[in-house]
Amino acid sequence: MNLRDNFQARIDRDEKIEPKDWMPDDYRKTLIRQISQHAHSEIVGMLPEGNWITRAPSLRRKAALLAKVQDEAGHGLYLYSAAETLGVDRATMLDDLHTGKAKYSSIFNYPTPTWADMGAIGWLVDGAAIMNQVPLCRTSYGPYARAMVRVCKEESFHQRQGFEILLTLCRGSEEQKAMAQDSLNRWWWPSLMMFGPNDADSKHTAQSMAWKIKRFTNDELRQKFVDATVPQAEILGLTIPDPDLKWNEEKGGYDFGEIDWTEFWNVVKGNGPCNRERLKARVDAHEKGAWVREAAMAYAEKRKKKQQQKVA
Ligand code: BYC
Repeated sequence: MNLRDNFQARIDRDEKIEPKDWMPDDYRKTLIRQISQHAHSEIVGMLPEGNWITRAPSLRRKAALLAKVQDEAGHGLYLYSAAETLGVDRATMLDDLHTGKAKYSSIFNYPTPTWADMGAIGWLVDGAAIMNQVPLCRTSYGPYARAMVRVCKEESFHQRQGFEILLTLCRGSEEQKAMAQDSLNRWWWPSLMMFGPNDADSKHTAQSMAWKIKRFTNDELRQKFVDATVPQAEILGLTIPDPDLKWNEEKGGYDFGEIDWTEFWNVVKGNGPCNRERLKARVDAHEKGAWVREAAMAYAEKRKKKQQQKVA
């Protein structure tokens, strides 16, 4: 059996692939692309919510939001570390983000003008993330799968805190409920876009499924998300902004309207409402943090020299 067939046989037996194992170049490349994009999404994902930390309506809300945003920084770190095991260094990955070469999730290019958006992000965006990421705990590459276990536990807290924000607003005044509805109207379709293009237009899905990097296709996950979320909207007493949304008894799931793919590709290509602002915030933060990296490197060098002197 040649190396490639042997590799596929290991995947078919559900064995985990580890960093030092032989793997096809394109498997490595796909993983670096997906994991680094995922890491970038986590850290860019801190920005729309960071916007509300100083304006959260109570100390309790502020503490929970702060914890959530910190979790996202942590997820970014696990994921950059998982990608590094494939031989790419962090500086290169960050450079790709800052120069616009690497993608991050389209969802974070939308603005967060109201407090209800903190609820909608937790409920819908983290809800979609969980749907996508729980199967990634069984992805074929060991370090990615293990990183996802902890990420998913934290995402589940995020989803609940978002839902609870919306539940409180929906049980509040007419104005608060209207704010929640407006937020759902703005976040529903972008949340469905998070799962990526329809299967027929997804260039990576077939190969990623064969390698068990992905365990479900984009459309399968999107359908699961819609089916899980519609009953939650009913609990909130909110209306999903889709006139074509309808229970389909035969398929045992909801039918829903067509996504605006022109909008999706526009946002992916850098022309969404906040793309420029998000990228600028990341580049500025990186530049302002140069002294921290320099200090850490100088300290590491000093320690290394000291240890070498001790050995000598
Ligand atoms: N936005 O062949 P396809 C989070 C790109 S963060 C932008 O289907 P694939 C969270 C795709 O990259 C959520 N680009 O690709 C954080 C590809 O372009 P390239 C992030 C998108 O990889 C903080 C092209 O379109 N989650 O959870 O098989 C707070 C063709 O697509 C998008 C992950 O990253 C998009 N929405 O499937 C709260 C999860 N969709 O690379 C929450 C891991 C597609 O060829 N990633 N593209 O230039 C995945 O599961 C898969 O990579 C995707 C796409 C399902 C996203």
